[in-house]
Amino acid sequence: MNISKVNESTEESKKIILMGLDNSGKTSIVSCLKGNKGISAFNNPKPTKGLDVQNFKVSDSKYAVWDFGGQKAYIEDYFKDFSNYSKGVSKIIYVIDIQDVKRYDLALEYLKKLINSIDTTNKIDFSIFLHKFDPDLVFNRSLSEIVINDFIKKIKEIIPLDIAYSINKTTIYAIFEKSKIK
Ligand SMILES: Nc1nc2c(ncn2[C@@H]2O[C@H](COP(=O)(O)OP(=O)(O)OP(=O)(O)O)[C@@H](O)[C@H]2O)c(=O)[nH]1
Ligand SMILES: [Mg+2]
Repeated sequence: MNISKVNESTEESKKIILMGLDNSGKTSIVSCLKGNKGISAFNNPKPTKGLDVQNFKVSDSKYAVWDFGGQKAYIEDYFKDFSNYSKGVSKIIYVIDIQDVKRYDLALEYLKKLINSIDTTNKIDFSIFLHKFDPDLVFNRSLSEIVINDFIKKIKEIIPLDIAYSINKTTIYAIFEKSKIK
């Protein structure tokens, strides 16, 4: 994809970057933001192949959401030229599947790469979504409050003090809800 062309055409839009491992729920979140909640909740979206840019309008505001497919094959490429990808960005959201405990370490690795690539000279709004925090989420031995709190501690250790950020619990199985835990 020709990135500069996309940047040009979305100049007046608020640019939002969504990153995170494959299957973490990024494309489903985009569908919810676009207002397609019913469809996204009951239709399994296909894995996103590389970068997918969605331009849409909500009320009077225009958005350009850059959804970075999280499959391993694509991730390295994003960081080869991240300054170009992140040009003009207003918000970066890093999405983690809170139910995928086995891949917490992998999610932290990807987060580290992202943090190292963010240009902190420009103020950006950075959020971490602990996603799939469904209303009926059942805790068990592998997914407990202790496990999650320990994971949140590790996330905080990765993010340098000069980056302002928030960590939120999110789910598509509720009217879109974002509750701050920090
Ligand atoms: N339980 C639960 N499942 C969700 C939620 N959001 C998305 N999913 C499911 O998670 C799976 C992956 O969702 P996608 O939106 O395709 O994930 P993605 O991050 O875009 O994946 P890639 O495109 O491969 O990077 C789908 O089966 C969704 O239905 C959620 O809040 N709770
Ligand atoms: Mg996707």
